[in-house]
Amino acid sequence: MILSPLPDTFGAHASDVDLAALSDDGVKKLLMALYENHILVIETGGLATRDYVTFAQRLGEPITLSRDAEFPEIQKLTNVEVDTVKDKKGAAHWHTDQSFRETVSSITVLYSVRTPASGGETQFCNLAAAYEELDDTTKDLIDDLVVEHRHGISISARPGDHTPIPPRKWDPEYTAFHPLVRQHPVTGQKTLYAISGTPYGIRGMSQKEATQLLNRLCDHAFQDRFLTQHRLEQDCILMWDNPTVLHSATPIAAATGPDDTRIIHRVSLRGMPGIFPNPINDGWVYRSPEVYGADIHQNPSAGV
Ligand SMILES: O=C(O)CCC(=O)C(=O)O
Ligand SMILES: [Fe+2]
Repeated sequence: MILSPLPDTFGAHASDVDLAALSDDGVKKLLMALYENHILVIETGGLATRDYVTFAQRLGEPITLSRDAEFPEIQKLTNVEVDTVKDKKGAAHWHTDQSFRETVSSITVLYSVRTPASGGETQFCNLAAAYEELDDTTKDLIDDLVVEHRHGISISARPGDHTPIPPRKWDPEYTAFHPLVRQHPVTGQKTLYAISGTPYGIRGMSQKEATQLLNRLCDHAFQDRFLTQHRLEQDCILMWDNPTVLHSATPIAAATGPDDTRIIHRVSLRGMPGIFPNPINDGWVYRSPEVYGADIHQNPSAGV
C-alpha cells in the first residue's frame, strides 16, 4: 500500500491496495490515514459491489438508506434525470451527514461507478484544523455548548447554499442535540461539529447570539487553508471522517450521455470500526437526553 498526501490543503491518497484481500493491519493503516487527514481517496483498480460493501462494513455499521433488495447498504447518487444546477436542491450545501439525527454518522464512503469528464467535485472544510486554530478564549466559550439541529434549517447556512431536501416522512419538528465540540474517539483530536447545515439554535443562548456565534465560527472555518475539493476518478473511493469535516456537493447538470454521467455508490456508516473496539471516549456515540436534558426523537427515514 502506498499512502501519500493529496496535493491540496489536506487529505490522503492510497494506491497499490487490494481492498478485497486487505488484512486487519491494512484496514487499520487506511483508517489512521483517514482519521489523521479527514478525507481519504483510494484507487481500487475496480471493485465488485459485494467486495465494496464488505470493505465498508469493516469500517462501521451501514446506515440503511435504500430499499435495494440486494444492496440496501448502498444509496445511488446520480445526475441521470437529475439536474442540481437547475433545481438548486440536494447536497450542494455545507453539511455534516446525519447531523439532524441523534445517531452520529462516522464515515461516509463514495465509490465512483461512472465519472463525468468534468464537474462533480465534492468540497470539504476541515473542522478539526479550524478548531485547533481558534484562540483559547473562544475554545473556553464553546467547549461545553450544545447545538440544536433540524433538517432543512440552518441559521448559519453559507451564501449560495442549496436547500436541503427533507427526508421522506421527516417531521420538521424533530430535533437532535449535539455537542458543538467533539473529541475524536481514536486520535483524541477535538473538532467543531456540524456548524452549518442543520444548526437551529444553541442551548442557553438567544437566537441572535447563537446565529452570531455560529456564523463567526463558520467565517473562521471557511478560510482557504481549511478548504479543499476532490473529483472522483472512476473506480476510486472517496471517504471522509464525517464529524470532523463539513462537505458540499458541486451542482451538476443532468446527464446527456456517457461522458457527463455521474454514478456513485454511497455507503453511510455509524459506530466504531471492528478494528478499533476500544475507543478512548464515546465521541461518536449518541448521548442520552439525560446528558442534554433534551427530548430527542427517533426517526429511521432516509436523508444525507
Ligand atoms: O455528491 C457528492 O459529491 C456528495 C454528496 C453528499 O453530500 C454525500 O454523499 O453525503
Ligand atoms: Fe452529505
